[in-house]
Amino acid sequence: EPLAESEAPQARNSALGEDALWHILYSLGRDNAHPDKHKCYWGLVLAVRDRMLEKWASVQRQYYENDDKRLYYLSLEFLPGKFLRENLLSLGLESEAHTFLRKYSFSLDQIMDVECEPGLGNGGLGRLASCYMDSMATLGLPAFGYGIRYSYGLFRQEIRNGRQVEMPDNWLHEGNHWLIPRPHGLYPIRFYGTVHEWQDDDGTLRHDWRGGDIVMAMANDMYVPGYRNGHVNCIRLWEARPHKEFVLSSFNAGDYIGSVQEKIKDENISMVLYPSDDAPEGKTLRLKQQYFFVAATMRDLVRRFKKLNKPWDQLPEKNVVQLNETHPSIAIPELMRILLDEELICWEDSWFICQKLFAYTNHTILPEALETWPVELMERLLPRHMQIIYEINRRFLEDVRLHFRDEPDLPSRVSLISDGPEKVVRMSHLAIVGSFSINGVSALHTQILRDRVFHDFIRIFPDRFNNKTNGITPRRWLRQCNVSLSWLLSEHLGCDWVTDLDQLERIRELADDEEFRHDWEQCRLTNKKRLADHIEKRNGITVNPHSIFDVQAKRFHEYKRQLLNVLHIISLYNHLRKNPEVMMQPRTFIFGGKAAPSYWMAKDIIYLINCVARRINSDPHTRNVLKVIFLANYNISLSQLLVPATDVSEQISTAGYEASGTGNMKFALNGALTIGTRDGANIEIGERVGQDNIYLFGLCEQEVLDMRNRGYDPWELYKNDGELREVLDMINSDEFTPGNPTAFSGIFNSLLSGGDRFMVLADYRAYAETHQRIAHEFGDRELWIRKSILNTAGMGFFSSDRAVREYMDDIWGVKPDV
Ligand code: 26M
Repeated sequence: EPLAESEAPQARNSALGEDALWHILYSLGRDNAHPDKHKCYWGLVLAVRDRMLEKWASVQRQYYENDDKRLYYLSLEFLPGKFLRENLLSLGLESEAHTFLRKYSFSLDQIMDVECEPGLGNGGLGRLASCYMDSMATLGLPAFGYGIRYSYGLFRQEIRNGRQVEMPDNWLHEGNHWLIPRPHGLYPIRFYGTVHEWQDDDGTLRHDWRGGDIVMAMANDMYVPGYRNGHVNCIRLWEARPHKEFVLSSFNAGDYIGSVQEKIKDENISMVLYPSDDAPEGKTLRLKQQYFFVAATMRDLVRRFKKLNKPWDQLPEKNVVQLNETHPSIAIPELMRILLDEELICWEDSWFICQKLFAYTNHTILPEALETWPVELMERLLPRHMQIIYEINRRFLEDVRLHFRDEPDLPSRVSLISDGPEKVVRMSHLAIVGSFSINGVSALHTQILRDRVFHDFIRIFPDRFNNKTNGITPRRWLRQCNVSLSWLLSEHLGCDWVTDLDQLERIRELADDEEFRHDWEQCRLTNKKRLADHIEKRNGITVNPHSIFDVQAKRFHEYKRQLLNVLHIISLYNHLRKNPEVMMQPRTFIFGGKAAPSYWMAKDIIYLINCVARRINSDPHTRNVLKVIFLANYNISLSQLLVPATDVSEQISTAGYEASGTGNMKFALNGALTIGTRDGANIEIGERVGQDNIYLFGLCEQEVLDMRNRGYDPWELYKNDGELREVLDMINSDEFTPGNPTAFSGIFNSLLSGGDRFMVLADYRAYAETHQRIAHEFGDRELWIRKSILNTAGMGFFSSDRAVREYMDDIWGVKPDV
């Protein structure tokens, strides 16, 4: 076997299978004589978990003994995907698991069907957190992930009559042994209440936050093993529990039901993940979630620090906190509150500690996605924090006035609090002022932060801003999801590429080797057939595995422009109908993705795609060359099936809007060619794989700005481009919704009368022409496979190991624990 498992240090001596059988009987209380696939699954989980826990315990001990600096990664979202296969792989237990399962005639694939996927995130941001947790464990870093144990993850998407329907994701209903609850040592978390002022012996004014409601925070731990290095880290997910089993006063007053209802209210806090990945709703419950998990996390941090018996100024020497977006940024005033009010440290020293502890990553520049909270709400829910934010702001603005005397407008632009019809706290400003590092997630994105979004702050804090281009873990996104290609790679490279992805460069020269190209193509075909089977099963549609598999899988958003894709598909369809004799490269267009439940435009776009698909797939004149598939309920598991089977990866956001993208990296790593705009990390992918091996098209970021400034009129394009006009008119008729001509008038209007905010029509022609080139070049098998190989070869840079090393060296100052 090319991927030797013997390298993995093993703690246990007994066979994995024996332990699994033992657990079926003694932990699960089930007869283990003839285990079915459910019992095999659960038994295996427990046996694997034992091995992880042993390593975890010794690693934790080591952290204390070595007095390591610790990294806290705070994120409201994690999207780890299914665990069993990943953990078997990391721990080097795959073949032992196979041996066990073979005895009962199960495959690991079958067993994996039993596992449910934790959907504790919306998309890019949550998945990035999980890729980074994997790399941190693989690099052996003393790192701790912190988040919320939502009872309900992101909704399950069903498609009914072409429309998205949201169903609850009750992912814990069968229990989940990957998650270990820690019911002892809960933390009380306060909301509301009042601030009392008092004077201490030296006459210093002190503050005390009292009263209000208390909710308990209970830890649930998830473990993250490094790849065959004996290292195991943990992601601690907080769950809200009632303060007291019953509210005694109402219980005694005979209000039994009322007291139970109180208890239920407290548990609401960790009930459900907010399903939007932009335009925050400003709901009290969301702010409660943020504070709840941040307060519990800071308690953990402070508790561990106190065990070291070190002076407080050493807190940032022994810890660093990375904030994943502004969602956890209330951690800054929370630490201030602890230092000022509980530890009685003066403002200057407290603020000094804070500013050396926190680092903030920005993931979005959409103005509507920048988080703000009404001052009025903050004052009620977190009165002491609001006072602290005012004081941070007062001192900050005083400094700004002093240093920028000739810019009287600057203070109000950078203020943490904005005046408007309603005063709000700008969370990004809080995060910037309270952090020593602020980073964007791709070169272009960081440049836009510098030039536009945070331009004022660049001058105030020139040294704080930096770039960390995103990365993805090669363990899940190549080794695990693309077994056939992994074996081929290891046959030629050995197996070090799994933890040293730059090794992939060495297959560059094999692009000239005909036999290697043949093997490459066979791997890809195997993966495409597997996806074709899935589509047959799920959608009841037969697709040709030799056709171009063209995939756009990501959240539905106007800026990601699924619309551009479907407009082009309609024009291909028109072209085929008008020229029935024409030879066309067969194509299968595949979509996957969820829309936020309240994002009507995005849901209409899903409906449009499904209506177009129904029409095209049932047309006997075109169905051999053109298929459109919408795969419901896109998630990590589905992504692992799609990524290795994709020929063409659609990364077509309006330039300047996609902070980075990470799906783009997954597809290219697995040998797909990208059709993309000069946006986010696409630009850097082009630099690495070579401009001949990527299809970049359309307006660049500067051109988008210029065109807007000059005055962009989509009606002009409508008038002048007959093919495009025909497509738009079809959308604005009952062509795809017989009897209902206004089904898509919202879409039509947004593209024309609405001004086409995301420049769909402006990029249409370039997009269509690029697709024509792609179809042509796909037909040249040697050329295409060569390009495919060169994509994989050039993607080493986008390993999350590289990204995490950069964070480690430039921001965190933590070292691998060896
Ligand atoms: C905020 C408030 C209330 C409810 C939800 C939110 C919220 C949740 C997620 C806001 C934004 C969220 O995520 C943004 C996101 O996923 N950004 C993506 O981050 C990726 C990792 O850096 C990038 O690759 C993507 O380009 C970027 O869109």
